[in-house]
Amino acid sequence: MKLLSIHRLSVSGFKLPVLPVILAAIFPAILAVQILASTLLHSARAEEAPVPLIFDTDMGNDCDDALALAMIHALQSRKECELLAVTITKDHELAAPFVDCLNTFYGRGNIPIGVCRNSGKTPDAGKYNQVAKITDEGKLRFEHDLLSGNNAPTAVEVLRRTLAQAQDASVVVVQVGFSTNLANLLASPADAIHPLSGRELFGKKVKLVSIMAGAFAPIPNDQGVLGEHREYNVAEDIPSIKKLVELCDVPILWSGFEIGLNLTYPHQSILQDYRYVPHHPVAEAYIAYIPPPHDRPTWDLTSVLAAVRPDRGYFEISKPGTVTITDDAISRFAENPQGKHRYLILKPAMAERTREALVQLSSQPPNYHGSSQLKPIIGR
Ligand SMILES: [Ca+2]
Ligand SMILES: [Ca+2]
Repeated sequence: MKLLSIHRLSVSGFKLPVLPVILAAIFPAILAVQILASTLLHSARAEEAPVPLIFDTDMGNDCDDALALAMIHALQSRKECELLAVTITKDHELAAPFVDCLNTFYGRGNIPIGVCRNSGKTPDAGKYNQVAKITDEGKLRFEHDLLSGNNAPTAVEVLRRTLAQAQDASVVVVQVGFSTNLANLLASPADAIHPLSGRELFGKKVKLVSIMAGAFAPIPNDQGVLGEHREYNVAEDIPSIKKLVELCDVPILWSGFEIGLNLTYPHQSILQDYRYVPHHPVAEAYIAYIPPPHDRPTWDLTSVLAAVRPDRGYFEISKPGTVTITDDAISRFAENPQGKHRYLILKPAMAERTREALVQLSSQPPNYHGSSQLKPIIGR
């Protein structure tokens, strides 16, 4: 359409009798190039298989885990990833039902869920997992069939089964809580599920761990003084993250505390963008955790985005190196060309675009809400 209007303007504007002839000659060529480019783009997209993804979360300790899981479902609806399993490091029996709530809400209630029982890691109920238990007139507000984490298999079992079925070097693990589950998996022996040890199986099947943990820039303390930061996901289980760093043979991409801190989620989105249903489990979780007006940092969401869309320029990536974790939960990075670790860098110029992607993805409605009734506009 744009080309045609230029054609018309050019012809009437310049009144060159030869121009229509030239344009008539080159237009088919331009169109052919356009069609070819469009065909190549489509085939390139078709070749990009969805990223097989395992989400390991401390669901219930902060509301960014819920937004991050909503994002994963939107990316799956867009055929950009496939959620293979969710494993949980929050040791409370309501975390798994809440995860099942979200998966069911997005039309994927059968995704395997594994838990970490008796780890003692954050055993409190948390502020929003009880959203899973809300009833209206005697019926669950948010349908789900996993009513307690006590009825779920262990995370190690779910991880081993999931990896056993995956193609080699295909899986991305997004870890946005503590490293308890991955450390347990890496230490697991061969068993009836798979003849390889956890470390061997992980090295064979996983291509990347995208992890929200640590800090790779100075962070202001309570007095506003910049310094090293004891990041929560590190501090809650220091031995496990040390084990992960030691035993993980595949690359780890770190989203440090500073990334999500500089990309706060606009609370207006929580109040407005989720109203496509009368009750939305993500919006209700956010509000139960910390009511608006509060723009919560998007820590866990950033690890999902970096894992599924690594080439879209949302973040810059550091040079390779090695992260070490100190006994008092400080993360330190040392550059090293052979290192398997890199961390995300947020350039100020990209922040608004990246934030917008996080908002649009987490607030995208499930596929099944009316979408089957939509017809393409062209060809109606
Ligand atoms: Ca279920
Ligand atoms: Ca988390």
